Amino acid sequence: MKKVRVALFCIISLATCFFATAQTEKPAAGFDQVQAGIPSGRLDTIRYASKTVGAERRALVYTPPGFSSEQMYPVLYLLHGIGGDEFEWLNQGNPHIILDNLYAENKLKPMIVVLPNGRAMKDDRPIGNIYDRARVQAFADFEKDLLLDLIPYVEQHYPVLKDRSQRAIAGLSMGGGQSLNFGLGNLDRFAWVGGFSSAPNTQVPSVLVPDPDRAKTALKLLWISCGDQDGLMGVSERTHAYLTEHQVPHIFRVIEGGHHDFKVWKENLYHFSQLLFN
Ligand code: FER
Repeated sequence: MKKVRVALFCIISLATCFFATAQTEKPAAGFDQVQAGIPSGRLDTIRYASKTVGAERRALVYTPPGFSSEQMYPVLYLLHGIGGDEFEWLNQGNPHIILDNLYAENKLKPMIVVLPNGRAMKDDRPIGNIYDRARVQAFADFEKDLLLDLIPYVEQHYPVLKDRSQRAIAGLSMGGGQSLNFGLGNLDRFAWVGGFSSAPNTQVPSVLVPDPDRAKTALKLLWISCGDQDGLMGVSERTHAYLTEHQVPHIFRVIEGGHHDFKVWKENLYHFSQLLFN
């Protein structure tokens, strides 16, 4: 009897340890720091005519090391938060450095990453009251700008694959909500979807995923992640609960000790990007 109890204890400890490790596995130190002697991707600034907004709008485009216009690439649209703009990821998240380092380790499929401005209005700067109704509405209006203006521009000016299986969308907070809303709402356009610390702009689960069977077959990856110290965790939790209940495959990654900040979002980009386009 004692032996059985000891064996049981060992199995439970090992299992707990395994899951705990899987949950807390961190990127190696320096993953977001410039490494000497490795190739870098290129950052372009693009300006596209937006019929949605009635203005010329700006976005940044990262092309990977070794980029060649003779090749065709999948695309990740990577979105910012409520206080940010097209520069937020770049200024605070070092996405280009994280990706350069992953390429140097052969851990990433060659892809183009587009950093748009997700506040689709004429004055899209994050100034004044960023929670203002019109500004929050502009984050919803970005769906049209993305689908009808930005994606067509990118597809005309870069060598990109246009199949849904070659298009991903992810973002942080408001951008996480946008990614879930636009990605899951347009499964004919996106097969890879990631919400990092998604904000209350995220649709309620029954609206987000009205047809779980369709989502099951269409999605190649659905990634939901949030820090356990983030006040917005409830949004991710309710989404995860619904997806679990309706058996929609997804990854739910809780960042232990994680707050609403770039430490969490950089780690999310590091892990999420490695799963893309496999
Ligand atoms: C809210 C709380 C947080 C909200 C948006 C946010 C629109 C967004 C936070 C972020 O993008 O960092 O109630 O409502």
